[in-house]
Amino acid sequence: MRQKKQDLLWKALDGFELEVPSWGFANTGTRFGKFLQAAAATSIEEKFADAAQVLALTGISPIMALHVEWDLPGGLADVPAIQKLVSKYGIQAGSINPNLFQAQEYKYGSICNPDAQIRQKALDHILLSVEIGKRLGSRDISFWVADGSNYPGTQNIRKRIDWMQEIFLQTHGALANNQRMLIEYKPFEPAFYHTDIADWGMALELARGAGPQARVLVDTGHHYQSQNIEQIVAWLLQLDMLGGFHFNDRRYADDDLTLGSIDPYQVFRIFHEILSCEFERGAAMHVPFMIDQSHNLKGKIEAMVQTTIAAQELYARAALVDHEQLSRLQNECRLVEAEECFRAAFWEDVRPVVREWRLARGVPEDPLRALRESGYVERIARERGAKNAKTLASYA
Ligand code: PSV
Ligand code: MN
Repeated sequence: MRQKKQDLLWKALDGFELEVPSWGFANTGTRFGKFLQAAAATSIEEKFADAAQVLALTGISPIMALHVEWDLPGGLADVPAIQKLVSKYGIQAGSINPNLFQAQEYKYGSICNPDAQIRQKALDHILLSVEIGKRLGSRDISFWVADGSNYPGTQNIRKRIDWMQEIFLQTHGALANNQRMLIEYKPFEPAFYHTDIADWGMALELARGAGPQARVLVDTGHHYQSQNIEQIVAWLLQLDMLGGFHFNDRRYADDDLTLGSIDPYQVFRIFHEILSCEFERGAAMHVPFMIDQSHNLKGKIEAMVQTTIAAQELYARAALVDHEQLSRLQNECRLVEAEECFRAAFWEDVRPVVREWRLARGVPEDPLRALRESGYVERIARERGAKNAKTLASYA
C-alpha cells in the first residue's frame, strides 16, 4: 500500500472511537426467551469489567452507554458507585438511556400515554436521567420511545404527538448547556400498527421542536426493508441534525445482528457520507458511534470485540475514498469511473495496516485471538455461572 494511503489510514484509525452498550454484556436476548450464558455480566461492576476487557483488546472503545433502570436502579444514589467504577476501569459513562418501556404502567404508552399521571411518571424518570447525565458528565440522553398502538382507531395519533412534544420541550428545558438529547426512531415493534416515532422525519420534527440541543439518532436496525439509510444520514448531516448512531445489522427487522454481518457495504456507505461531509467542511463531525446489539447466541464479549473490529475496518476502508477525485467524477457525471473510485476503497484489504496500527498502539494485532488465548471468558464463566443460573427471570 502506498505511503499516502497508509497515512490516510493511520489518521482515520487514530480518530475512530466506539461506545459499547452496558446491556450488550448481560443476559439479554429476544422477546421469545434467552439462552443463558455463564459468562454474562450480572452486575454493573461486571459490565464495566467486560467493557474494560474489550477496550484492552481493541484500544478504541473507552465509553459505555448506561441504561438507567438496569444500571442505576437506585437512581441518583447509584451515581457515586458508577463514578468509582469509571475510575477503577478507565471506562467513561456514555449516553444515558431512560427506560420508557419496561414498567407495567407503560402498556399503553409512556410519554404518549392518554393517562396524564403515567406521562408524568415517564417525565420524572426522564428528568432523573438528565440529572444522572449531569452528575456523570455524560453528554447525551438517548431516547428510544417504544410507544405505539396495535390496532387502527384505538389511539389518537395527533394527541399523542402533542404529549410527546410537550415532554420533549420540558426535557430540553432541563438540559445543561453541554448536554444533548438524541431521539431514536423505529418503524414498528413492539407496536405493530403505529409507532409514535416511526421514522427520521418524525424524529427530526420532534428534535427541532424540542430545541437546539436535540438531535436525531440513527439505529441501523430500525428501518424498513431496503431503505437507503445513508441517504437519511446525508440529510441529517446536511441539516446538522445527526446526533449519533446505534450500530447493528438486520436482515428482516430489528434483528440486533453483528454490524456488517449482513451488509458490510451499507456500513461503508454510511461512513462514507460522514467522511465526505468532513472532507467538504474541512472539520471533524464528531458523530458518536454506539453499538446497540444484544447477542443471544454469540458470546457477549467475543461479539463485542468482533463488532468493534468490523466497524474499525469498514471505517478505515471508507477513509480510503479519494474525495477529490470522486467529486470531480461526480461533477462530470462519469458514472462508471465514479462508482469504481468509490468501490475501489470498499474492496481494499485494510487488515494488514490495521494490524500494524494495533501493535503500534499497544493492543493485540488480532483481538479475537487474544481474547481466546487470555482465558478471560472461561474465568468469568466460572465466577459468574451460578449467579447467572439464578437470574434467568431478569432482563438485564
Ligand atoms: C430496542 O429496539 C432497542 O434496541 C432500541 O434500539 C434502544 O436503543 C435499545 O433497545 C436500548 O433501549
Ligand atoms: Mn437503539
